[in-house]
Amino acid sequence: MHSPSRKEFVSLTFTGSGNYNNKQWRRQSCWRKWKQLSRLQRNLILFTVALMLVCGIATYPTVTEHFRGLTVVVKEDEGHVLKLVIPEVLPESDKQNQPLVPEPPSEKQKRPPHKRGPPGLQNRLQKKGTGSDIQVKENPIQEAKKADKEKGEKPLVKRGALIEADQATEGGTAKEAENKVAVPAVEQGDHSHEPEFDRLEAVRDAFRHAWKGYKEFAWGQDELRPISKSYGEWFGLGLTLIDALDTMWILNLREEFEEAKTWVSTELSFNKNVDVNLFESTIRILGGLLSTYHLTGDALFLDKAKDIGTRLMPAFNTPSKIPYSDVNIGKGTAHPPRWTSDSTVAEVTSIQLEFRELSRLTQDTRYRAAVDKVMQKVHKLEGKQDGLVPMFINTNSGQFTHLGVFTLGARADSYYEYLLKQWIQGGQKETELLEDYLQALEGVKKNLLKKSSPNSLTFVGELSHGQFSPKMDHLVCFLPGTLALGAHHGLPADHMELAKQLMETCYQMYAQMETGLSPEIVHFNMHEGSIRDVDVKLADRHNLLRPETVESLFYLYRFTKDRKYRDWGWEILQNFNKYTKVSTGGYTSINNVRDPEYPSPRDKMESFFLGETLKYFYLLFSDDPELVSLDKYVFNTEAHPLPIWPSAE
Ligand code: DMJ
Repeated sequence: MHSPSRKEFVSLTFTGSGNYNNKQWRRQSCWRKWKQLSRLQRNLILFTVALMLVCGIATYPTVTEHFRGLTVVVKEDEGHVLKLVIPEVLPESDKQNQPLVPEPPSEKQKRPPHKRGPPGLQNRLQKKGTGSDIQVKENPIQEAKKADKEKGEKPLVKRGALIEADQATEGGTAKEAENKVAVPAVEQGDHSHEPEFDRLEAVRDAFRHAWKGYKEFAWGQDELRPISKSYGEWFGLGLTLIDALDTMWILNLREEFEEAKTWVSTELSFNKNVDVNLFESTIRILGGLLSTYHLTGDALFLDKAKDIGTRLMPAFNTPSKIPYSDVNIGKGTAHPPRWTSDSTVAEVTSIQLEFRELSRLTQDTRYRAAVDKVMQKVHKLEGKQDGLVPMFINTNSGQFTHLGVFTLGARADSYYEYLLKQWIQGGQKETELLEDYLQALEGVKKNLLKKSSPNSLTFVGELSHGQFSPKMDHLVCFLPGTLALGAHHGLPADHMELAKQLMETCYQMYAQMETGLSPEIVHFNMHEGSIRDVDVKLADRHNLLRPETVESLFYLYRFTKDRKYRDWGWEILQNFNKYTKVSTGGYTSINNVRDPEYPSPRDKMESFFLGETLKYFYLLFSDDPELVSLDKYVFNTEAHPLPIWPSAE
């Protein structure tokens, strides 16, 4: 126990004495204590103090930088005012979608081992401490939905691999390749509540990045090969540049548009001895030029459209009037592929919007007459099943061939799309087109529509001689958008319901992959007790930067205003940036959407990435329904908007 006198002494000494005396006392007392210490103790204290001083000096600039980083200069009434701001969570490189810094090896070792199943989901479960792989696989969608509901959580934290241009595309082992892949130093968070402005800017950034590569390594050529920093030729007509014209206009990238326009006016010539594919050059070149003419009003594009349209016409000189697949636009000759006299059904029935519009603009009826004849013939043909068409048609006989195989994927897809869109383009008067469309949809429901297991995803499979196959191409993902468009134009409301179900399925084709990017083809599981809905065969694991899912998300958002469609699109855009962006410019198709460590670049940027995919992303995130109004325009199958004809025509 302390004695009362001691207490008083302390009290008197400290409170009763003046400042000076108090300090002096403390100085004396300290000195006394210092003297009482051993030499070793004194040295230790001196060393510690010196060490602290050195550390303080060394960290001073970092600390001041940090605090400088917390402030921005804002202009207020012409005066500069310092304002404290909280820095954003993401690093600058993420925000701008710029190439990220390679991850140091030590960080790499810290990462959890690679797991199969939706990566976002894995992270959620790991956070919750229930990270069992089996649980993830058992019910990924329900788990994902549950996790999405949890407030404040940051789901979908995924890994990524920005591709370096000098990375080998073939020949190297996965190990070698892994060493060359730059892995981002940071994981991305959920941006789902960022303002739309940022998302629109992200699309413009993506376009600029793609354009940079094209401009530097492939200017005026058909396609960029971003890894080898070179180009590929298909028709030798500047395919990417033409496909991208109206995208630049819509994204308001005027500088880029002007330099491309100069190329069109000074360099583009169709007077070339080259074989082109009728369908591809119609939807990409003719469609691109026509829509750019409509958006800009510049007659240059109409002149060019008329030139290419006229040069493609020899394709229709066949015994049946069903066009050949290939035309030599310099010589004016046409022919089928070497191995067959068949054409693809989707190809001959998905050139109508463009040729019909060319006739309307030029008052030359020959273009429209040629393509209308094809539709009239196909309308009457034998060999359909409940409105579904086979994939091939013979240019001599005019009959379907390879009967009994039905798909909404490759070789048949846009037949269905153009039935509806021609009906819309022509002011909803051509009832045969509508009848064929409605009948075909009934055929889809009856023959191709099934549910997957375990999550009951609605999907569109294929039929081969009465045998159902649960195979679905990514190409089929145009269907939700087309169904929604039909419902918007007055077709039955259950089309919209089906559109929503299929939209979810197409999104899951992305979300259930390790990279968050869809493969080219999936197979759905239908037997009870399946662990996951989607299986992917080894040969089907590639992603070509295709647009169909983003396209449908755009339609679904426009008509429902349900924000989840935008959030899904945002996720997909980020994954394109993560796994397909090439540091030196451009984006590349990849071979393996199931391997986030090494997605294996294919070294090709398809023209539709600029023509379609990025355009639909932009329209999805835009709040302006008049930016290509769906009451005034109909998009061709390459995302080139063409006007809906005024009702008098
Ligand atoms: C595009 O050229 C068109 O969308 C076409 O209808 C289908 N294939 C590609 C995109 O995937």
